[in-house]
Parts: sequence; C-alpha cells; structure tokens
Amino acid sequence: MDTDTGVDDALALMLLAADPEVEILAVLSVFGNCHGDRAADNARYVLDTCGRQDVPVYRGCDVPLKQELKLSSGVHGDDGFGNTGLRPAVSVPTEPNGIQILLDLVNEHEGEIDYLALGPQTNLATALQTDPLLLERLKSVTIVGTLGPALYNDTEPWADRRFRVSRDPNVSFDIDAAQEVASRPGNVTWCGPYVTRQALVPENFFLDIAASTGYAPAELITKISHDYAGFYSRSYPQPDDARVMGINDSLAVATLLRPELVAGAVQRPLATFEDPETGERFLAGVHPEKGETRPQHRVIFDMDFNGVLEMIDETLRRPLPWR
Ligand SMILES: [Ca+2]
Repeated sequence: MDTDTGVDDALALMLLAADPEVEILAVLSVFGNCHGDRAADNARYVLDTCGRQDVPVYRGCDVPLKQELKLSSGVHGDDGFGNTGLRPAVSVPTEPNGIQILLDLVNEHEGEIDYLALGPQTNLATALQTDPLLLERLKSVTIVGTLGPALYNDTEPWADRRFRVSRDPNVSFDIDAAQEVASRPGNVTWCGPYVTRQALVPENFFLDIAASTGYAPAELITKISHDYAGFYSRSYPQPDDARVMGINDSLAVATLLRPELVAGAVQRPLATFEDPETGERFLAGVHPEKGETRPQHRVIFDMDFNGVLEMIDETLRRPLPWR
C-alpha cells in the first residue's frame, strides 16, 4: 500500500489490516494530504493502533517528479491527522528507501503483488524509471485518481458537471507521475474522486461504532476526522446540517478486496487535459481511437456504496487483535 496518510487513508489501511486473508508486505509513504514524513508516521500510528506492529512502513517520495509541492492540509490538517498531533512511539526512519523496497519485493514476488496507490503516483513513477515493466510484473494496480471516463469526443472533461465538484488532487499534485503510470500497460484500475466522493458518510456512523464498541481503530477515526468532517459538511451541505465525511480511499480498497462491489467500469486509454484558465492538468479515460496503440486501463464509474459501508462497519466492529 502506497499512501499519503490522511483521514480516509487511515480508514482504508484499517480495512487491509483487519482482513485475515490480506498479507500487507509493505506500506510506502508519499506526500499529498500531508508531508511525506508525516504520511509515514501516520501509517505507522494506524498500524500500531490496530495491533499490526508486524507490518513495515517505509519512506517513499516527499516531492513530485517536476512540479511544485502542494499539500491538502486544508482538508486533513497540517499533520494529515486533523491537527491532533498524534505520533507513533517510533518515527519511520528515512532508510531503507521505500522505492528500493518496492523493486526488491516485485523481484521476490513477481506477478503476486496487488499494489494500492492512495496518493499521488510518484512512487510508482519513480520505480518505473528503474523497472519500466513494473506494472506488468504486479498482479494488479489500483489507484485513487482520474476524473473518470470522459464522454465521447469531450475536450473539456474538467468542466463536466459530474467532475467539477470533485477534482482530482492525487493526479493534479504530480501530473507527470500520473502520465508515466498511464502510459504503461498493466492490470491497472483507476477509481477517482468522481466515484469516491459520492459516498459521503454521516459522521455519526463512526461515532456510533466507536461509542458502542470502544475499539481503538474506530476511536482513532473519530478523533482525527473532526475537522475533516467539518470540511466535507461545509463543501457538501446536508439537510438539517448533518455532518458527513468522505471515505475516498476505502473505495479503492473495496475494489480490490470485494470486486463484486464495482458496479460500473470501462477499459480506456488515459489522456491529459489542461484547464487553460487555471493551468491545472487532469487525466481522464477517453474512447479508444481507430488503431488505438495506447495501453488501456480500467476506469471505474460506479460502486455499490452500501456494500462498502457494510464492509467498513464489519471491520471496525471486529475485536482486536487484527492478525
Ligand atoms: Ca489518500
């Protein structure tokens, strides 16, 4: 798992950590919701909270390939954990380097690893510079990103009303890395904010689980999500001022662990689009051309959200230890 560990990443990591059928070989950090060092420490904190001290966390890329560093601190707080200041007992060291760990693991487990990228795709793109066949040597790659599947001949998908509210920070924060990954063949699935942000969950869903079980993972989510739910509730006002929050990255985990929850997906080549007004660049699935030569990846456009919620509910109500 490759994560810019903010609030929704923390929940997504819990879904993996709780599943007895999942072996997490490694967690790699990346910048995005917060700085890379905090992303690594937050992942460590989540795993420690779940009793999964056995899962190693490594430091990945702290900056984009070429563009200027941007972070989502307005959503996840400066520390990625809603400014709670929670830190693991021991910080993740800068060495060994996560990219080398990834390359070594793929050599060791060729064709067996499912890779989940929940932040900007900088780690994958960096590893591809050393091993251009990396994606084909992974069993699968699931990425939180892209605007979604563009309509036929659409030249401005970022302006599409379906996509306008959700944008796509993971891709926009390192468009060069995203393009690098998109240009390679492989069993790659993209699940962007257009899909994931439709699943806004009442804050009470988590507060109720935490209150009725007292389990540490659910309590951690309620602690770190206070400001995060505030952001979502302001951005997507609800009836009776109900507070809600996004669970973006959990949708990507669900597509991997529970593929039957994917309700709609298409195979598409990916193309880059630039908004001339803002200069922001986006990736979207486009219709194949005659004699198409670009690799085609799977682009998800719908999920069984209730199924994902049930999965989260079951997970957070599972007693520790999770192993
Ligand atoms: Ca993320």
